[in-house]
Amino acid sequence: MKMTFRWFGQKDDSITLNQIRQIPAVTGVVGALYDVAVGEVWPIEKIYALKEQVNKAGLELEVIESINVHEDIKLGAPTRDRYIENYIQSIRNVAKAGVKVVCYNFMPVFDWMRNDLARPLEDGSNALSYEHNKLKDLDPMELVDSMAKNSNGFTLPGWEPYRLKQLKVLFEQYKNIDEEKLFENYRYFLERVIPVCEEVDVKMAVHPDDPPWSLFGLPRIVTCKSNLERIIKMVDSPYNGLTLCSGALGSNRDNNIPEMVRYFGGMGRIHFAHVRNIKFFGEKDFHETSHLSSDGSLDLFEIMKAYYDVGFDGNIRPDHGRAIWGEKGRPGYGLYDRALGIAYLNGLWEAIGKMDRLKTSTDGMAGRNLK
Ligand code: CS2
Ligand code: MN
Repeated sequence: MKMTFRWFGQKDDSITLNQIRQIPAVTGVVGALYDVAVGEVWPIEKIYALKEQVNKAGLELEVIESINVHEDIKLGAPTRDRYIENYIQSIRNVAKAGVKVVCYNFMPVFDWMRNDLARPLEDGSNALSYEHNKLKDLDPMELVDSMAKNSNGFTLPGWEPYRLKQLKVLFEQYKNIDEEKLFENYRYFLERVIPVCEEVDVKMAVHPDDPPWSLFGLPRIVTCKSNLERIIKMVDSPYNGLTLCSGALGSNRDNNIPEMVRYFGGMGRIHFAHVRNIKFFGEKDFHETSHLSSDGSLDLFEIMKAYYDVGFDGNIRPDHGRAIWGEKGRPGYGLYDRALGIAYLNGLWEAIGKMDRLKTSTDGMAGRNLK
């Protein structure tokens, strides 16, 4: 496995590449061009500039998160072909710079949703949290305002102002799009993009919807095992794969994450692993926690064991962390708790690997004794 850390670039991150370089086992940065409007081609010079910066710090840039998909593609609007062409050109351009994986999502209008970006936890830290009943009755505009006000001055990934400008119009347009229509538009997109990915050796890795259910009447389909399977089979190529985000999928209690890792990882269709924990405090209510299994509702040992057992050798990153030790960073994306998360994931990985090798050698010895 290759340990990575998400970085928002020199202009918009409180964390430096040198700090990232000092986190044990981190070899790469997960990056993006944040100043290119959604739907436009990612200019090759800008990608090279980012790559050079990252490489100079002794890190790799193999994963992009995200090249966002224009709403017209999700809506199946007549203008979609132009945006798909641009998307394909962006893929060709990142491929030239050595990028191997592109993470993206197919969520209508909004990306991830939380109603509190700084819920106080018992230990005095703060974490992102989601309360279904509070959120579902909110006017989406209020949600947008509160996300902007509480983000410590940073732009939140997925909540970039451009995509929220046309909120009312978008809601109107999505009135005619149900889940089946969204699947159809998704297939149209994949059928055109995946052959190019095969040609230039870039793997597509869709990020699940977070939370994985419909909100404000908008359809959401990247939500559960059967839908994930349907998506990867729509264009059945190894280049059409997943970002398996334990926290996003795990917020639906019916999703069994270790089992999904074994299933999709066993098929070689997990191209990027997001590993984090959440804690339920209601049927559909949860807050984020440290990565430690006993702090949350997900068993990170079982998840990492599943990755180990399927021989996962792709890119992995800790996902959101709490705000701890007085850090005033981008909510969910501070340095300290994500670095602690990495240390923990490293520990699990080393222990699982060594236990396994020990077992293999003692089994071997027992076998010899028998003979
Ligand atoms: C989120 C998302 O859970 C996550 O990783 O921060 O914003 C994610 O980056 C996108 O949905 C991927 O396209
Ligand atoms: Mn994630």
